Amino acid sequence: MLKFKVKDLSLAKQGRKKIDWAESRMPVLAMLREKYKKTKPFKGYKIAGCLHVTKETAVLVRTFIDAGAEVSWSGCNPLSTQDDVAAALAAEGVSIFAWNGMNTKEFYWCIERTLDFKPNLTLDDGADLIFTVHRRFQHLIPEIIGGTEETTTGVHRLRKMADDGALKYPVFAVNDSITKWDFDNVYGTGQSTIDGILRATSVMIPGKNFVIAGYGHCGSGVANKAKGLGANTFVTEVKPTAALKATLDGHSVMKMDDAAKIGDIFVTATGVKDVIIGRHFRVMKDGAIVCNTGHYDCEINIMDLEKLAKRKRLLRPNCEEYTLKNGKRIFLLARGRLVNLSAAEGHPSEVMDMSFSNQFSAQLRLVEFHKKGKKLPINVYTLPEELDQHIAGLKLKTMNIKIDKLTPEQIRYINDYSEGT
Ligand code: ARJ
Repeated sequence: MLKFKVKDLSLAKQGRKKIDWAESRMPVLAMLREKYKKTKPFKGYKIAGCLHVTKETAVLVRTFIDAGAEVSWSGCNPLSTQDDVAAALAAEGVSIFAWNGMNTKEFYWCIERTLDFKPNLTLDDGADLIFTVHRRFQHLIPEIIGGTEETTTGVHRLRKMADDGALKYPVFAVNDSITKWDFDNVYGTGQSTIDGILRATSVMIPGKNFVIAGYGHCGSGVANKAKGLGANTFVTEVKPTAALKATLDGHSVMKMDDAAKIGDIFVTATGVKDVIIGRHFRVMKDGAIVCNTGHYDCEINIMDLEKLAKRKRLLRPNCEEYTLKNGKRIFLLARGRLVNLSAAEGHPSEVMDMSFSNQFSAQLRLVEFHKKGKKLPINVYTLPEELDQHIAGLKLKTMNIKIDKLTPEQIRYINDYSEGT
């Protein structure tokens, strides 16, 4: 059985330093690690993971291993793997199959290798691993006790699978925890998307017409960070409530057909395909910068851009210049893949600390259930809110922030509906 495949093992030393840095910024996960390295609750359990290979993910992997798990890992996006981190994990003896710049065939080959050890737990970001299991490795399903899913797009896919009766084992939607979506999706995406745009272009943000497609948790995070940096922000939406919220948050809301003409920088954050297509490229200003921060690379129709272009060249890392037949230039970042993870390092460690504490807790919950001999009915579950309050409480503690506590009298007041004016 192949143990690992990474780009270059000699990058391990540099990767280790990166992971050490992330570790020093992830105190909540460190507490979980400290607690469970003694009791090793994952002993005898095998986790196959498919999630961006970053320094933060490496800290999560180390936490699982210290808690007794056997782990095999692949990346969940062809352009997001940090090769030095992958090398460091491989050098530590972790089974890992990931390198930056892989093609689609290699992507699935890596996922398949993580199934060689016949896992009994799956961990996804985007649901490609669990989908592969359901489609082509059904024989593994009887041994799998459950899975977890990191992101909005993956949860959406899994809920559709559950509705269709196609889901064959229970899953925790980690994304739906407050300490995930209300922080990672908002502040994480907000900062790391800007980070990716800056590393790929180094343009000035103030004064730019900044168009954000989608005003969900991720889109609103990006829009509000861009606004804070002095950009003129424009939002496109399909959902009336989200469009209204964007308006009241101070952004100009319009159709993409109108925004396409005035934007200097475009970011898609919708989870939907074909948000920016040929007719939009055709009317864009010379020099427009276009990128995506949604999970899949289908939001910007690159085929349309290719058809309109007479020339393209890589001008800077992650910044491709397309010269259209009409003479205008459009700059596509990170080939339309997640700009924050391809051109930058993903969300900051501090916010991933909470997301991954949820991941760890969700996997642990599946194991604890299994140990009790119980069978969780097949469904997509949300973690309990008490866990959110617990994780948020720990995070505050590590930040040395103290908050008030309800008095018994206040608790009585809250629970008493008879008191009014
Ligand atoms: C690992 C990351 C990082 C990072 O939690 C985020 C999410 O929902 C993803 C959608 O694919 C990306 C994931 N994410 C963001 N930043 N995963 N390490 N540094």
